[in-house]
Amino acid sequence: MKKAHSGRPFTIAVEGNIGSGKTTFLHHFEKLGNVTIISEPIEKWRNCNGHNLLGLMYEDPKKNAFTFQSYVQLTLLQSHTQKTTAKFKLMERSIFSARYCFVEKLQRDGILTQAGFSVIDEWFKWINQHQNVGVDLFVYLRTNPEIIYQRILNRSRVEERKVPFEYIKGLHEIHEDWLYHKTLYNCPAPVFTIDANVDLRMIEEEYEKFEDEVLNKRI
Ligand code: DCP
Repeated sequence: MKKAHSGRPFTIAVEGNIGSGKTTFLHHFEKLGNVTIISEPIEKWRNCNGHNLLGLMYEDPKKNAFTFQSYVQLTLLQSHTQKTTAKFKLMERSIFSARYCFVEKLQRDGILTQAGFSVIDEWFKWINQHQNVGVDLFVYLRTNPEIIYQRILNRSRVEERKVPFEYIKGLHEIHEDWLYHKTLYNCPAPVFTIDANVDLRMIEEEYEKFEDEVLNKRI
């Protein structure tokens, strides 16, 4: 199998709104031997030297969104640059969705100040130019915001208890514009879209399409 540019493995970032099933998708591929799975560093976000930055962000976004998104960017940089000898690296999210979806939304809503936004954006541009954070393929778990809002309420992750539907809808539109309509920012790699509205217990079939069309063809 041909390695991707710069000696890194073929790197796939799994994207999609909150609750779209990224974790379930990654678990499905754990059984494959030649894939390194890098889950989202949510436990780091919940415990940065004892601080639950995710919780603080939802409690008081104006005060804490900058702190949280700065740390998210660092931890995702760590995921991008984590070494592996496997042929494939399957990552949950990327610095691209952090910047183009979440930071974008927080800036549009006036939650990040222009100054705070600029600092995160300057870091993002520097990382992009100087670090090996390339992605070869995005998998977009495409969902309907009404469906995932219900999932988010049902899973009742403690930090997300008060997430308003409007926030989820706004994030949905940004993901759509970036990964589906391709009208927002440059998408640095091709996108493989999966219908992730189907019940998570029935989604195996959707995943197998990805396995057949992407992984098996490249092995
Ligand atoms: N989050 C954020 N900013 C980011 C990345 C994530 O505010 N740059 C938040 C949104 C969620 C939590 O972190 O509250 C985890 O979000 P994800 O969508 O990345 O992960 P999930 O676990 O919700 O994904 P899934 O349910 O698809 O497995």
